[in-house]
Amino acid sequence: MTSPAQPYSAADAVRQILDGRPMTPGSAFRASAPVNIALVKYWGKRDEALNLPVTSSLSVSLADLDTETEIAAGSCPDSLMLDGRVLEPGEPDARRLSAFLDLFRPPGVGFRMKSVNRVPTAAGLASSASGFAALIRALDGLFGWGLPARELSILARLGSGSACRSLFDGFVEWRAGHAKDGMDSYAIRLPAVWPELRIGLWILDAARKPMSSRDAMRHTVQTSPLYRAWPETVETDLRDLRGAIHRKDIERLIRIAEGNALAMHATMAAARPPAIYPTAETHQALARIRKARSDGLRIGFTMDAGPNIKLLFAESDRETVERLFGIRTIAVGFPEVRPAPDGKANPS
Ligand code: 2P0
Repeated sequence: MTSPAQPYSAADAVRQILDGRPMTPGSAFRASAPVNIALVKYWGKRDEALNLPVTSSLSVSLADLDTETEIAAGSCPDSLMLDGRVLEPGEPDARRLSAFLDLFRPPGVGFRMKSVNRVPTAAGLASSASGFAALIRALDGLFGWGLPARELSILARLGSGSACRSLFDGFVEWRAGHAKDGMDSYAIRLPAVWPELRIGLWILDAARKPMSSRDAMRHTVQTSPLYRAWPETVETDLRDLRGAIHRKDIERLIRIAEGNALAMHATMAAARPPAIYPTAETHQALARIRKARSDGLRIGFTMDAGPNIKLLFAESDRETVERLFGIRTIAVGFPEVRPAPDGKANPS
């Protein structure tokens, strides 16, 4: 039993979910998971040990952009390879991955992990979300747990909050939940299919960011006077966005996604000291988007904890957008939709 003096830990959550499941690993297993982009953002935790969010969030999973991870078990120490580079045991990514693997590690077992981000070169999208989602799928296969997606979503969240959304395709909502143990905080796939929706990756700076989103999130919650307004903003945006998705209303989706991203950045800008990711290039790019919109193009954007921009538009405007901004277009990943040879997505 967990006493009030001992908060519920990630290890407790793992025990609860894996209760009675096999804990003898097979030799190796490979799995993948998509990158996701939030349209209503996850920004702030109510529990840092379990990555429990203050609010729900809503994302789209991308087609063609994913992480593929192979995991093998043995008796050597962990060996972790990311995009062809072996991680040094002390470096932050290695510590974070090994700590996650510890949650599932039988005594004396070491893991050999090879993970590849299948994203366009310099996309600035190498993602802990798809990474932890692919890893938990690979572990599920390695141990033969056969867990449902909801449980995998909870376990992926323990590695990185937004990873719980990368277990699903299409539109995905991460329900914040209320329970202290986080068993009601997982993602679900929304039934909507919107094959014409497009995301454009506008990479302005592919360098690693100076402050992790994890640190920026904590700093914002602790010091930003504007954070108080954030939960209410998200509640309204989520309700409106569900309606916009249901009606396939691109202009409304754009308005909500932009407003939500800018509100998140406003909470960061008001932190003490401020956490500011957009650069001069970002602001110039946003001005170009506004200009294109005032000229009649149905285009908008979202931004995460970095200087890069994700454009939002419809397939019917793809050629204009690619010509104007020189960006690469990515489809949203709906498994029921098969891209045609001309790049247009057709329902299958
Ligand atoms: C999101 N971001 O909803 C938001 C918007 C960045 C900006 O989720 O500490 O890597 O591992 O739970 O998931 C990035 O934060 O943070 C993120 P942790 P995570 O996509």
